[in-house]
Amino acid sequence: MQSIPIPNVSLPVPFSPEQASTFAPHVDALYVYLVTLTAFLTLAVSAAIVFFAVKYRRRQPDELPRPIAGSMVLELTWTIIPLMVAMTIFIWGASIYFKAYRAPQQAMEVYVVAKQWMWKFQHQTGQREINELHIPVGARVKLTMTTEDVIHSFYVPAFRIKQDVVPGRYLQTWFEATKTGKFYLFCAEYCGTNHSGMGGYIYVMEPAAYQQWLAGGSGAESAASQGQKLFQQRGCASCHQVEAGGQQGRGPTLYGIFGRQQQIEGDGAVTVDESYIRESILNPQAKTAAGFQNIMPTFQGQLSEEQILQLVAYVRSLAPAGQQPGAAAAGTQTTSGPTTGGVPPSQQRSNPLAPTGERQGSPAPQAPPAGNTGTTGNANRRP
Ligand code: HEC
Ligand SMILES: [Cu+2]
Repeated sequence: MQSIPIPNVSLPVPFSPEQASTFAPHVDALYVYLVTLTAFLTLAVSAAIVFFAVKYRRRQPDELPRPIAGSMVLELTWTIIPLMVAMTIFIWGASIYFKAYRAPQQAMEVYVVAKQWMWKFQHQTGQREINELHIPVGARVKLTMTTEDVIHSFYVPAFRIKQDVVPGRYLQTWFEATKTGKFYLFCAEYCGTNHSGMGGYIYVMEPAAYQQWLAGGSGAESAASQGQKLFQQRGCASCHQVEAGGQQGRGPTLYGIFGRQQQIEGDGAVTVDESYIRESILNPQAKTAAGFQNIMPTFQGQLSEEQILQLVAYVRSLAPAGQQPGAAAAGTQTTSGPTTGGVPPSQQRSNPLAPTGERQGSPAPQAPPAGNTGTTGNANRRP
C-alpha cells in the first residue's frame, strides 16, 4: 500500500510524547486529524442544536408542527458523507497499522522475554539486558517477544509502538529510532502487584557509541552459539543432523529449514518460522514433519523461554552461508556484522512510511570487517 503524503504536524500544545521513531509523526498526524475532526463535529452538532432549539421553539401553547413526509435526498446525504469521512480514518489508520505491525525482513533482531515484573532482552550477539535496551539510531530493530507468565504489553510512547506479549506465542514488533536519547519503556497491561514498576528505558545511541557499548560486553556469546550448546546438551543432536548435505536421522535435518515450506503429515505445508520451531520443541505432536515418526519428546517445562529463543536462533543460523536471516550469528559459520544483522548499510536506515530512496545517505552502523566470525561474540572487535 502506498503511503499518503503526510505533513509533519505537531500540536501547538505538547499533548503527545516526544517523537523519536519513524512511526511517530505519522501516528501523530492521524491523531491530530481525529481530534480536529471530532472537535469540528462536536461544535457543528452543538451549534445546530442551539440554532434549531431557538428557531423552532414553541410560540403558542396550542401550536402543532407541520407533519414531515421524509426526504430521500437528505437521508442519503447524511449517510454517505459521514461514511466517506469515516473511511478516511479507516484507510489512513489501516495503512499505518500494516506498516507498523508487519516486521521487515531485514532488521537487527532482539529477543524479549517478559516476566513479572521485568523485561529481559537478548541481542543476537549475546548481550543480555534487563529493563534496559541499547540500540543504534537509524537502524530497524525487530523484537521477537514472549512472556514467561501472564500477558504483558511492550509500550514505548516516544516510538508510538505498543504490542501485547502473550504466553505461549511469539509476537513481533519493530521500530526505527530517529533520535538518540533515553526513552521510557512501560508495561501497558495490568500484570499483578508490581505492574506499575515494570518498565525501563530504551537507550538510542549513535552507531559508534553503540559499537563501543557492544564491545564493552565482550565475551558475550551469541544467541545462536548458546543455542548450539543447548542443542548438544539436551540431546537434540542425537536425532537431528545440522550440516549441509547431512543425512536425515531419526529426525529431519535442520540445516537450512528456516523460511522453507515443511510438508506436514496429513495437513498440507507450513512455513518454518520462529513460532513453528518453538512449537516443534514444546509440542512436537502438534505437527509431524512428513515422512517421520512422531518420536520427538516434548521439552515442555524443561527449557526457559530464553533457552527456547536461543535454540530458535541456532536453528535459524543453520542456513547456507550468506543466507542467514536477520542477525543470527551462527556458532560455526562466518556471518556478516552481527550488530547490524547482516543488513547492508544502504538498507539500514529507511523510513518505511516514506518513498524508497529517502534518507539513504544517512549514517548507519557499520558492519565489522568481513571475515569476522560470530563465534566468540565481540572478542575480536575490540577497538
Ligand atoms: C528422539 C529423537 C529427537 C530428539 C531428541 C529431538 N527431536 Fe526434533 N524431531 C524429531 C522427529 C522425529 C521430528 C519430526 C517429526 C515431528 O515433526 O514431530 C522432529 C522435528 C523437529 C523440528 C521440526 C523440523 C521440521 O523440519 O519440521 C524441529 C525444529 C526440532 N525437531 C527441533 C528439535 C530440538 C531443538 C531438539 C532438542 C531440544 C529436538 N528436536 C530433539 C526427533 C527428535
Ligand atoms: Cu507487565
